[in-house]
Amino acid sequence: MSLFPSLLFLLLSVVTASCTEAETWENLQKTCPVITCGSPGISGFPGKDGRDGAKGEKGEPGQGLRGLQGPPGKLGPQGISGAPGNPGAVGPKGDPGICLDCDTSLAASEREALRSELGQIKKWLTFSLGKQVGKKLFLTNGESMTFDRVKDLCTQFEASVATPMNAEENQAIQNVARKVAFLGFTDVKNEGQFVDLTGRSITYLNWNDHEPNNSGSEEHCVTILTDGKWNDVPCSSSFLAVCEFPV
Ligand SMILES: *[C@@H]1O[C@H](CO)[C@@H](O)[C@H](O)[C@H]1NC(C)=O
Ligand SMILES: [Ca+2]
Ligand SMILES: [Ca+2]
Repeated sequence: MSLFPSLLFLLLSVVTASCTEAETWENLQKTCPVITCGSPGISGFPGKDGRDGAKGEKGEPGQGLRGLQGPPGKLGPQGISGAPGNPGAVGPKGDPGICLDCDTSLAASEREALRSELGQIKKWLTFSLGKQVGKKLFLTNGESMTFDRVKDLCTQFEASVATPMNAEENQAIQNVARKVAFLGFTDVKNEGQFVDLTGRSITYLNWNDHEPNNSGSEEHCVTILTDGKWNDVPCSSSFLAVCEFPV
């Protein structure tokens, strides 16, 4: 295809050449009429290429249609990490979470709350019903019964029969009882040898005058009178139940 323009150029060159030679032809016809009648000869071979022309000016940029965008290139190598950014603003406070390991601390606070409440209840009881001396709280249910039943009642409430170990405790029991009450002493095992319910001999004594007299040879239990003095009595008799609770 590209041969076509160069061929055309060649043809034009030939025409131009023949025109320039036209004069020569006429001159020849005048000078040499004999030759003019002959038919024109066959064109000769094209001449040698001319010298290269001067370089032309740069042409305008073409206006061809823009091609379709090609597929994206390959991923480049990873760049160097940038410097750390500024710290962000403080976020809003979150919801309280569930702490599985907080049972012990919760239990501790609950224990403290319970201890506080129990302490308060003890004060009410002590004020209205009983009397606390040292680590003993003396309480009565107001009922009179035999010594065995008093023992059972106190045991049922994880307490023991009121057993004064000193004058102060004796005074406390007297104040709680306000009537004749059993004490936690007997001489059931050895007549005349009074011991507490654990078997220990008693050191603090507060017998009434002429007591203990073991009247009728059947007085093996002990009561506290309204004035605080002691008297031995039959265990089968009924007197007020007073228990002592460990505090
Ligand atoms: C012995 O004590 C009892 C009270 O337990 C009393 O009633 C009785 O009169 C006393 N007996 C004597 C002889 O003092
Ligand atoms: Ca006795
Ligand atoms: Ca007696």
